[in-house]
Amino acid sequence: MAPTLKKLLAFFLFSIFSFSPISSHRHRHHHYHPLDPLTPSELNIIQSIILRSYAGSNHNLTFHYVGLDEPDKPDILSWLSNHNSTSKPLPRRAFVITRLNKQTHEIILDLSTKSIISDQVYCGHGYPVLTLEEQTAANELPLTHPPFMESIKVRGLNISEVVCSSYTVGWFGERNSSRVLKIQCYYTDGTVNLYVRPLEGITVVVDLDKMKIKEYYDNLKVPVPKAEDTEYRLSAQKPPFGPHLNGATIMQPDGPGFVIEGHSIRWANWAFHLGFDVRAGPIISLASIYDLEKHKFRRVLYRAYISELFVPYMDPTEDWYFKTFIDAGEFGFGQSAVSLKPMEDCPAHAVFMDGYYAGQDGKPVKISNVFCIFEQHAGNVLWRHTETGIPGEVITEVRGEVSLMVRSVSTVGNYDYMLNWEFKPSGSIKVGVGLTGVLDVKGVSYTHTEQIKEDVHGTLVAENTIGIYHDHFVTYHLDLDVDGVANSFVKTSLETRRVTDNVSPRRSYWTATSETAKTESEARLRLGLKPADLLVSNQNKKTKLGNPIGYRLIPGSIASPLLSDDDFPQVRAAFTKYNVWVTPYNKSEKWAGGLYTDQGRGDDTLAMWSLRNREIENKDIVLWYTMGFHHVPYQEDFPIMPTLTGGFELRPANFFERNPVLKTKSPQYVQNWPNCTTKS
Ligand SMILES: *[C@@H]1O[C@H](CO)[C@@H](O)[C@H](O)[C@H]1NC(C)=O
Ligand SMILES: *[C@@H]1O[C@H](CO)[C@@H](O)[C@H](O)[C@H]1NC(C)=O
Ligand SMILES: *[C@@H]1O[C@H](CO)[C@@H](O)[C@H](O)[C@H]1NC(C)=O
Ligand SMILES: *[C@@H]1O[C@H](CO)[C@@H](O)[C@H](O)[C@H]1NC(C)=O
Ligand SMILES: *[C@@H]1O[C@H](CO)[C@@H](O)[C@H](O)[C@H]1NC(C)=O
Ligand SMILES: *[C@@H]1O[C@H](CO)[C@@H](O)[C@H](O)[C@H]1NC(C)=O
Ligand SMILES: [Cu+2]
Repeated sequence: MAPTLKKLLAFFLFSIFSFSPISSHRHRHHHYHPLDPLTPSELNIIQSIILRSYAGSNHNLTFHYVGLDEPDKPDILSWLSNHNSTSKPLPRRAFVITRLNKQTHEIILDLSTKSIISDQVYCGHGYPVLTLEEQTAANELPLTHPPFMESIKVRGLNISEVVCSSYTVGWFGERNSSRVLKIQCYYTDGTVNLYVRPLEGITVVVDLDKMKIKEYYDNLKVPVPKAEDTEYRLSAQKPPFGPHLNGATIMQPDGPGFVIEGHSIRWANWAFHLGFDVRAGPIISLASIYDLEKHKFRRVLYRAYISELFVPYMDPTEDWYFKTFIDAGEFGFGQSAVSLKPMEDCPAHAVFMDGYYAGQDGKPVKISNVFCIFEQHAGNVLWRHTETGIPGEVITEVRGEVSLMVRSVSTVGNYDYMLNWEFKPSGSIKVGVGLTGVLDVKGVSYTHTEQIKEDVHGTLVAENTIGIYHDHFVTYHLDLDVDGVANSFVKTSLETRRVTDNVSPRRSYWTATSETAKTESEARLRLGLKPADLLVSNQNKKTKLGNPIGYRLIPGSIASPLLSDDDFPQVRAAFTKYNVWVTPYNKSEKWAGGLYTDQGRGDDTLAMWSLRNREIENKDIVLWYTMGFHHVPYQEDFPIMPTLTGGFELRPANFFERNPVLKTKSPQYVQNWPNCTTKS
């Protein structure tokens, strides 16, 4: 089914970089790293220890989160600086959340002694991440529910072509709430693009603890949008195809320029650890960059990952108001990760890694090819200059850029999020998110915009189909450790100054003034209002010229919530109110929307922690950055949406003494390699 490659453009990469710090680290033994995600055998051990501790009780125990309880940060840092082939590994612990008898248990477990350290019942608001198994079970309930079967019959539809999908219900001020899901259903007949054929008006409420239908609504009779022109599978398309895209490949006769040992990755001047968590998805840890002048690796990031997402839909009506998803905490962004498709999600020379998580029964589930790692030759230029100012000569110096990409995709129901972590030899880390997949649409009677006289909360993207307005907020936990743990957050504001003393023909200019945030409240920022550079700086270390060492956050895709502060979804997602927050490092403050996000009440969010207004100057600090998209759908987003990208960059700012890639050679390419033949 792949498009024919008319021409195979081949070019060879001979060498990556003349300097390679890789060899200096060869002595590191095994592949053990204290931040490695739990292995399948560890997941099995955890399952059996927990089941054994509840032996005799005949209850249905379900596993909702099983993840590494990583050693404390000081222990990791001292392990890194001291460990050798004879040192003992750090204690290996797991943090587990289970449900048993309608109660949520938090269990900490030691893997070396194979024992439970603590097991506590959680009594606060909210519920843990949903399992895939319980969602599947809930989705099947309507299909044998007589009132639902009747609704299908009344609509003249075939129940064998109905599939259902689960939606978290949020929280809207209810005093007490059982653990429920709302189920809405779709019609496939003639298409696999189920999300664009909603059975609008039917909502089924399922009690998850009883796994029974609790409430049933059939409010509305509108046509099911038609199946024609909704397919995205190539096999279902009719000619003409196009536009034609030419093929290309990168050959690496010496293999990739990176080394992966376990979960540790080294490439060019970078070294970092790549972990997988069932809730967060990819976790980048201990990213350090080699300084050619100082002859050592210098730390940039301790740990970075997507802490939470918030996707509220803007239709306040009965069947839609609750759609205010907080994806990582409700559905698990790692649990939602999918296997990448070689040659399409990632280029031919990519290397893949698998991920494992515990299923509802606690047994390991494998997601093969959950990450791909590849050198990206995007045709970009690292730096260049053409000098024509010297009489008689033209000097042109160009350095082609290669970067290292770590990619994964999480598909939460209808939406696909492509996550990119790109490491550049210049010291930048570019973080990107690509939104694609299928819009969540509402079935309506309208077939033309002229018929619409009310606020339909979206765009008519096809006949009988409204793409509902919504947002995507993606909140990153960025624990930068810029050349050490003690860092400060500095805002450099650019401000207009008037010339007042008549010494200059100019009337104005701008200048930069820096302020160091002393407490959390001084670091909460809404971006895009006033120009400012944002830095995490190590004020204890200076360049030879005296500038404090730092890294800049270059924001992109800035959006702030438009919901009112007192609206329930916004209370739960108060962590999106500012684009930037800074908190002192606290191992238990990981999830910006709270540990128990499903039906949570916003009492454990980043916004609440930050109210303590702790001191953050010259401390181990965490930067939280929220990128956002207000999504007004357009017809091109139908039947499947071309990728919309956004991102941000972390870039050295007086971290190096000078351009760190001054002495980097361009990658070498050879055209017309004699062994390569043209395919058609
Ligand atoms: C356990 O789950 C099964 C299937 O859902 C159910 O039939 C059984 O009643 C449950 N047992 C308990 C003790 O809840
Ligand atoms: C290895 O490290 C331990 C401390 O972790 C130290 O006591 C020991 O001497 C070291 N061994 C070697 C061979 O360096
Ligand atoms: C209903 O759909 C199923 C599955 O596609 C099909 O086998 C069956 O023939 C359909 N029934 C009717 C009455 O169309
Ligand atoms: C609250 O929960 C209790 C016990 O589950 C139930 O009896 C009561 O009706 C609930 N109250 C409301 C307002 O739903
Ligand atoms: C860490 O954060 C948690 C949750 O906000 C809080 O309960 C705890 O007191 C904090 N610990 C410290 C040392 O501040
Ligand atoms: C490719 O061509 C080169 C140069 O002609 C030759 O040395 C080499 O053996 C060839 N490699 C293969 C795999 O055919
Ligand atoms: Cu969207």
